[in-house]
Amino acid sequence: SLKFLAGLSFCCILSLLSLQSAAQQIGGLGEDLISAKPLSERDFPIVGIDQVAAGIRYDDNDYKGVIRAIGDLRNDIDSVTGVKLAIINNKPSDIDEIIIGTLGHSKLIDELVSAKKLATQDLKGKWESFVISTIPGISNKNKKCLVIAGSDKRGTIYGIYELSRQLGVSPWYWWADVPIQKRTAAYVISGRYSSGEPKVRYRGIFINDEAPCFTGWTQAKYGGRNSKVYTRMFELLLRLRANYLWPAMWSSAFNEDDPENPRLADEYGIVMGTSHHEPMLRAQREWTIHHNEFGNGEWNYVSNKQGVQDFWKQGLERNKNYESILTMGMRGDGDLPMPDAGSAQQNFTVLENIMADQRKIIEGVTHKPADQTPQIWALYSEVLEYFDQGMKVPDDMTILLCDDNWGDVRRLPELASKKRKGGYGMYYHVDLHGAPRAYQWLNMTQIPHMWEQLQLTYDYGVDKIWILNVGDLKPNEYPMDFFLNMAWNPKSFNQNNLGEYAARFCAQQFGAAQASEAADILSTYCKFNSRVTAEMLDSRTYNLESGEFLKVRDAYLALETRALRQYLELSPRYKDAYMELVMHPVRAMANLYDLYYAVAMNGKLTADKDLKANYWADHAEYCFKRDAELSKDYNLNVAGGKWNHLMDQTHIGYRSWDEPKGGNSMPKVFRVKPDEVKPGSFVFTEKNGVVAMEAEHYFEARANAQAQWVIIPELGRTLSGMALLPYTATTDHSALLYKMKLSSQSNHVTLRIFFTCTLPFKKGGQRVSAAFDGAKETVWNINEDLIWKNNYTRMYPSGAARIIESVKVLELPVVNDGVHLLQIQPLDPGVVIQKIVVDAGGYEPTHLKMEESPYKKEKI
Ligand code: REL
Repeated sequence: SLKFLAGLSFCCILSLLSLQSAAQQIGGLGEDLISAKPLSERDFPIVGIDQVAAGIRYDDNDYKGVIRAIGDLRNDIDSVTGVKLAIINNKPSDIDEIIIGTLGHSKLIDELVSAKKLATQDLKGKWESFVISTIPGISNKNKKCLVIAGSDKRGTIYGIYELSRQLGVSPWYWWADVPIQKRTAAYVISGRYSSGEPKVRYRGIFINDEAPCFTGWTQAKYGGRNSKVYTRMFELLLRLRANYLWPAMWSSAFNEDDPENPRLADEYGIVMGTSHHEPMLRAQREWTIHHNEFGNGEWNYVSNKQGVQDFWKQGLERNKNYESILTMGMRGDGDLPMPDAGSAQQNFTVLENIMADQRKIIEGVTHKPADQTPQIWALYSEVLEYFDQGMKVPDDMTILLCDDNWGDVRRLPELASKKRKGGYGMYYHVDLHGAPRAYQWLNMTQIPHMWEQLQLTYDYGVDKIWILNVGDLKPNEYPMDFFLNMAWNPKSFNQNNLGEYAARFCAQQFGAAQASEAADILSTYCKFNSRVTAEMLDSRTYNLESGEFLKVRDAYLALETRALRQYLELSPRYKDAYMELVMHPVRAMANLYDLYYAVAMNGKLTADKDLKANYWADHAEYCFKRDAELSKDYNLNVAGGKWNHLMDQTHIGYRSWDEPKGGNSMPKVFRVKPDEVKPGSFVFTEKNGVVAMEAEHYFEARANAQAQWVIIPELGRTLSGMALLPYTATTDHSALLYKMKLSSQSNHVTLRIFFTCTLPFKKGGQRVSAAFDGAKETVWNINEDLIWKNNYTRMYPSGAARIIESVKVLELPVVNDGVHLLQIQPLDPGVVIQKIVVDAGGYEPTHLKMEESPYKKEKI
């Protein structure tokens, strides 16, 4: 390698250094391997600006999975540049060459090493590492070579996909319909780029809780969970530099549903496992189907030991040639505890015996010591108790720690604990079918929380396996992407670069120009959704009285507007990806907030016998219908219906942890009949030193026979205006009364009334009076000074403000219960009141004259 370095020009060494420092970036990889034009003589043209293309050379004896991925690279380069690179295996060539292969498995790579053209310090004996390096031409010194060399099969594959990704093929191109970037020419900047080893050895996902969505989709699109869908998944995993999969297991048996499934997993390079409660590579479903063929058919190690052992043995025989990690131990049938053997010690003994027998089966089938086959003991649910109580397992077995299904890790190894050969793993969730309430519809996870828990996990030495329950995979693309990036190199993330990660993710999917706005929307929706899951949200989650509910609902609607604005501005080719990753989750959840807010408003106004309850009932029904429309739109229209059924999950109307079996149900709403309407009777409570009241929320309205109080809806800055009409009638004996409970004990209080701007059309202006609890009235004129003489100082400014503000200090009689009655009387016609603030010291000069204080309607 020193020789190679010495042969480089100074500028090449600089670019090599810059590549290495770029390699420290989040996710662990540099982003600047590709240039549209040569920056130096040594840069390698995949397709040059002269449209001359390189050829691809590999050893036909390399891994099938590597050769398959090379096929993907050729197709990717074709999609990017419109040029399909020639394969030039076994023939001399006179063109620039991309040489791809696995150290120790590719003659070509091994020859480069012997000829000292490729250094191996970061490949030899390393796990899943790769190098991308530009070197001078082999047969023709005037030509150039680009080497992609892997330390092992997956190392090479990751290197291949790294080039694809840098050329502009998102790992999500198929799974999220991300358009492939177009380039007319592409150069690999000269230098030697090295990935390093992943920090976590096995990194993967679990497809779980897969009905109705994943199941419905695969059934409709592929006729089942067969290799047509799984090969898509294997490819995605490899493009994300993952290597491990627990397949769908609700009514699915990966190995039996399609015998090509396990064979192709191995060929692609995916290590297969089974979920935490399915031992020895056999799906629970297989037992359901075949149990009668094994002993007495009972899933019981005491009553049917031989039967259960035979079942396991058969599974292992079937999969013995494929790379796998075996789930060890045994739980009850399904995700249930084992029957209690009596004491903790007896439980340990039963489980220890089971594992010892399982290891004998492994040795019998593989003809190798048991510790040569990777195994896990998953401490899910009650199994953690066994571990906490001191049960030990063989040192080579990985202890798979778990979260609580909600992304909080339950137990970590002691910092000072002895190193185990099998080490520790973590099973983590972004989807759950369980207590206290399932969350399976949309992504409900925020990245900062995941990062906080996973950095903890890694720092406590959990680095053998990280596996993520992604539900149906599809609405969880974003947290899955983060999890797998973090698993590759947890140390490349910190609290300050999570926003940058979001922006990079969005740049990869929607292009650089859209990235920062999309990332902000994406991060905000994740934060909103992690406040409460869709399934737990209802009309009581947020506080309606304090204005909290309105605030969060409006914030969500505003986010929907931002997303929609971006969606409309996007070039059409990005729209499907944006809909899947941003627009749909935002619009669907915003709609759900709108629905439950409407239900809450309907409930409150129904109790108040207010006709506006009916508007909210209608609105709730509209939102409920819109919810179904949005799901249908995603299912049938996004990417031409490619994802049909992925939005089939029930998400409205949960009563327990489990989904309501009849599907989404419309929350109950009520309607008020006109003859039930009960005006007035509002009673306010002082909060933060004020009582702020919308004028229409009076306690009592008094009028004379010629006039009546009316609400002028929407008038003014906030809710409405109260006026005594007609203005031609007298105002005698008319008043509005406001009832409130004050905590302030003072003898005086400041009254602020906000009137609609009214000019002294009747010479002399309009007068009003006000008094608390029958005390002496204060009388004043609200607008006599709004005349031409004061046009610039008073008249025009009031007109422009559209309000008149009066501030009066009023006597406050002492009352024992703190409940006061404020009476406001118009003494001339033409007075319109918008808002009243009784200021016991807490008034803040806001443009909208403060949020309305809490109120209830007094039952008469
Ligand atoms: O989230 C989990 O890990 C469990 O709820 C599931 O793995 C569970 O076993 C379920 O699929 C049913 O078997």
